[in-house]
Amino acid sequence: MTAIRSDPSALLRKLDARSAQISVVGLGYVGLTVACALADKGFHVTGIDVDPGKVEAVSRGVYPLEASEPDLPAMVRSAVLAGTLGATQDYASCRDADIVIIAVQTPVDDVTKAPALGAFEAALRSTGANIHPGALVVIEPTIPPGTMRDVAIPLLTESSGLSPVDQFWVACCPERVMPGRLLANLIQYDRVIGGWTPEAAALAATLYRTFVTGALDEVDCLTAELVKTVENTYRDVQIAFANEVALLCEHYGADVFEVRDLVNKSPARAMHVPGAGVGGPCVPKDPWLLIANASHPGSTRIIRAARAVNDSMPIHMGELARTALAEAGRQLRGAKVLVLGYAYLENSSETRNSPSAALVAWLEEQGAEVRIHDPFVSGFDWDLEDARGGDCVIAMVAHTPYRALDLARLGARMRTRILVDGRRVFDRAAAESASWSYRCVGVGS
Ligand code: SAJ
Repeated sequence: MTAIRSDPSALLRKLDARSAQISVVGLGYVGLTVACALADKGFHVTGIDVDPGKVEAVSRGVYPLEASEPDLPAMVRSAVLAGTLGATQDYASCRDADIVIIAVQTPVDDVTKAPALGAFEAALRSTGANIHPGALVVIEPTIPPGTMRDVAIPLLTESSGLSPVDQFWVACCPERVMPGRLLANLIQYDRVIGGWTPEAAALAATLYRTFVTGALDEVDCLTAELVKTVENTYRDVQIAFANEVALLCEHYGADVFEVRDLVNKSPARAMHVPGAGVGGPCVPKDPWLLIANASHPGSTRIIRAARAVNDSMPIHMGELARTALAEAGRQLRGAKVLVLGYAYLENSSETRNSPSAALVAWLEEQGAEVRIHDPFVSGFDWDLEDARGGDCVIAMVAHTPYRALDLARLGARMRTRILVDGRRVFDRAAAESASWSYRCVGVGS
């Protein structure tokens, strides 16, 4: 019997009428944001997650995630009340779906840096086992180049028994979001729409055009996989270059921030900002996804070296502290160190891959007594007025409240006034006038 070719016009009509049934697999930072954006446009969206807590919270109209997102909690509440958003653990809900968006995490192993695609593969299998002919499957996570060809298409084909060319459609549309600006970025940013077939790209573009105001660039799946992993690897390498220049400026006795400002006055220069390290859910991870399927390591030397430089910066903060303590006649072992900032980014509560976590682990290995403060991270948001008897303060995150810190008051409560600044939060003159011994990343003494 010849295979029945699905007709995209039926789905296009449903998209146009906003009557398409949509399932979103994975109610995390990305999936829940997409689900809200689509429900807000009138689509009937069913979220699917393996975590019963998330399913229960969303079913009650409660935003289940930590990070502070300006408008998502209200959107979850109103969509659930309006009946345009629901949640379940059961993939059977995909059987009624015209579109299934897969938005599960694609982490890398902490030690080997190898992609850990187990959750992603399970989502593919369960989705394929439930979709009907004529459905569109959209893959949103950041994945190693070649994964659509070697993993997603085979698993979806095998589990559905359908052809991804003319019986259902598959697209790869990686998310460009930033914790704290999830919805705004999702709506405003340009977007790459990768299609396994041109029809799939056109269908996916029609879907995203219902809520994306940015440009939609239709390409093939491999290009889409590469664009997302490359754009974050680009940022990681650029930051690593800035960090290496910072280390050189410390050695030469210059100020990297002054150097950077003047370098960037030169046309076509955009030197990034050196600092205490690179954290977050995207930038430290995506380079490893980009090179995961590289055939020979020789073609990935710069990318690997950049990761090593950026991962060394939190430890460099610790070494600056060790040197300053030694000059004050103290050792790191037994010293009381206050780490300011545990989030990965200023004014954020997000702590994934935080450079501060690496610093704290290293300090404790060296025998220091560490206390962490962060006004945006629950558990670390204690009153800094209670900081007493410390020997060294290491500023790891440029949270706005830190810029207003009264260094004289804090200094009066310290045993030794040593300040190591990993994000140029403080002014050297102000620190020194409050009798602090001040060190800043990238600024030579
Ligand atoms: N960082 C530096 N120097 C810089 C820029 C950043 O040390 O010049 C550090 C930050 O302190 C942080 C880490 O790098 O620890 C990541 O910072 P980020 O500004 O890149 O923030 P992210 O991780 O939220 O980046 C996301 C990325 N977007 C996606 O993955 C879709 C990134 O590519 C975007 O440029 C960024 O959002 C954005 O500005 O939108």
